[in-house]
Amino acid sequence: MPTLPAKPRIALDGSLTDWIASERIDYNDLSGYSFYAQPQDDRFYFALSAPTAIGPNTTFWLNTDQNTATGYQIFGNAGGAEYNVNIKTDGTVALYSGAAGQTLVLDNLQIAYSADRRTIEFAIPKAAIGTPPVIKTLFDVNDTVFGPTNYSAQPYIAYDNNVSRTDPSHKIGIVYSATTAAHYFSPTAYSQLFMAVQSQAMQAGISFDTFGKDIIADFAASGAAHDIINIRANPMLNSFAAVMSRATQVGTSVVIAQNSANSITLLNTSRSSLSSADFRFV
Ligand SMILES: [Ca+2]
Ligand SMILES: [Ca+2]
Ligand SMILES: [Ca+2]
Repeated sequence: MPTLPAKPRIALDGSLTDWIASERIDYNDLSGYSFYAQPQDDRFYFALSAPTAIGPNTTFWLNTDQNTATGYQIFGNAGGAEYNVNIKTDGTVALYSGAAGQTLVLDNLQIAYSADRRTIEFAIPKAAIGTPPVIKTLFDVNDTVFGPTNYSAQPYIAYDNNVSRTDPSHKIGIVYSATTAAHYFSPTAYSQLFMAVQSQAMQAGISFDTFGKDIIADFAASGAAHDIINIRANPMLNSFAAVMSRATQVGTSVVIAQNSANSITLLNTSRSSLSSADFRFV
């Protein structure tokens, strides 16, 4: 069962190597474009990659109250944007209310361009836009390409990650099915889907458990290149002692069973070869 890789911190440098797939918020609906959003510290970060240089009059519309009836009506009938981020003729950007670039709210937002200007990253202080939990976003590039093409269609949605929950006792369960993965169009895409669900739960501030039956065929318990099993936020398998209390030798395999529905099977492994160095609990 795949778990989330460590999330790199976002740096505004015009490169998207610090963004991960689950932070992408467009729908692959505009050929050649990808749009990302992620909160970090006291800012919302956005990144856009385009097949053309991103220049002046490029606008990002922010509907921060999720109500399309309030805020600026783009084309007279869409968006309901409380704020917009607009690129000026000198390439700097500022935050505005009203029409694109109309009423200055905050000048000189942080922005970085790639050398060919086809990629930008920028940051908006959360407090400058009222610290919304959700931002519904639309954009145009150079007043020419519109994302989404129909501004009344589903907007691109950015989430803050410290949304308060009304009932913290509830969790969600995310089920990884090896059977479904095998039938999905690509096992890699299924893993990405699975990780995206975890990421979205984390962004929404909802704790989760992941479930599945894993079979690990090439586990190396010892040696310099031994494998490490990462067990994330599991209430039962939360220490090496807990793992060993649930680990049994079944023929040539070790089965670590959480319950009848969830287990990890290590093929061709001896229970006595397992050590605490083989496990990590996060
Ligand atoms: Ca970057
Ligand atoms: Ca514009
Ligand atoms: Ca609105």
